Amino acid sequence: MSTQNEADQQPDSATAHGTADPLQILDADGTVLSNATVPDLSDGDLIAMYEDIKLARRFDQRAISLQRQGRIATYAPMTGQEGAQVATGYALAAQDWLLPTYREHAAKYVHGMDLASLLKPLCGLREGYAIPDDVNVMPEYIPIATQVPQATGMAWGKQRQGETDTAVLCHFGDGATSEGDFHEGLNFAGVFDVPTVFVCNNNQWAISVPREHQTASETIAQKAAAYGIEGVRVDGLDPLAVYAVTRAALQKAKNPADDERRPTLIEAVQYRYGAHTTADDPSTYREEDEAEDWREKDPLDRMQNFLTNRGLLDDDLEAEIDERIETQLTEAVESVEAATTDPATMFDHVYDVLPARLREQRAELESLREKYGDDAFHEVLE
Ligand SMILES: Cc1ncc(C[n+]2csc(CCOP(=O)(O)OP(=O)(O)O)c2C)c(N)n1
Repeated sequence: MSTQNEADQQPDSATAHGTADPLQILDADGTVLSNATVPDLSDGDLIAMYEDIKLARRFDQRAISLQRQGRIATYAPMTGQEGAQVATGYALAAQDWLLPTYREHAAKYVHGMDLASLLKPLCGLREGYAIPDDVNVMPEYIPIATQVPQATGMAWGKQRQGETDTAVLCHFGDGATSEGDFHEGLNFAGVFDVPTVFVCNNNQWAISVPREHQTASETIAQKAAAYGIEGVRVDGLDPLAVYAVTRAALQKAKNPADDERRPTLIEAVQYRYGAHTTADDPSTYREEDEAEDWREKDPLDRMQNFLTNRGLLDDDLEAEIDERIETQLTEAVESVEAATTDPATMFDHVYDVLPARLREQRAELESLREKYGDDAFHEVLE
């Protein structure tokens, strides 16, 4: 099967102003739109992208279940947002940096982190909060929008060090655009013209605050104009469209034309189907059926139909993919649950000199461990 271009319209040309309708390549049922161009990805890459979106959805279900059983901590689900996450990950080159939020599990995976590593911070394992040795991913950012000026700073640093083939991509939500950090980061990205791609996953809600209470702007992408950079709106539930605009933005970041500036603000319009986190209850602030309209444009279903229509996917391959995903997930959960750690390390690396209150707590922990042994911790958890 071919992935030949099907029409002459380039995805970035339709969206230069940030107020246009979100760019789409696939319509809601996964058919390629008549004026759209399928990105230049091999058949193998297209199938792999579908598999990663499916894996992300199953990871989400599994993580929610683990949290309900008390086996991992509070979890931020991504269902509905997997297509955008996977697609931005596919657009990155290995040397590019990813600065993720607490919801970007799939983007981190696609950029090279293994599944068990995604679960490590949720299991309280200290190394889960470290920058991996071999993958350019920063630890997840919990404070909203902190990563935006940091992305600008990192990109500026790379530029000054002569690393012209490296770009920095950061994700954030619509809520982050109300923070000063968002504006400061975009402002200096424009002023210093640094290779940054800012991806706003506009999932319509910041916990219980709807998008229309976040900003009076018609779109989030149009905010880019104030900083002299390009703003692009894309259908965040259309993985091919998100891939195309992110890829173009990364290429421009590294190699702009004479009249172009390097940074881009991408607004990926999407929806968070589920709760903000496992500690949240959206039924208290959202209409029950609000998600239904969005589900009609579901990224997984769209990719499935797209691949089936092209003759690239059938029941046998689907079963193979499902089996592979279940095996991977089971192995990841088993490996992270088999990991051991010294609970006393929670007192390390925070203070140079531990305050008296924490010294007392550390001593209490030591005496409890001596008295009952470490197995007692597991019995309490079980
Ligand atoms: C600086 C800061 N203020 C408040 C919070 C509490 N908080 C956690 S998540 C959240 C909403 C974020 O919404 P959004 O940026 O749209 O991202 P989403 O969770 O929807 O992906 C808030 C206010 C925080 N983590 N950091």
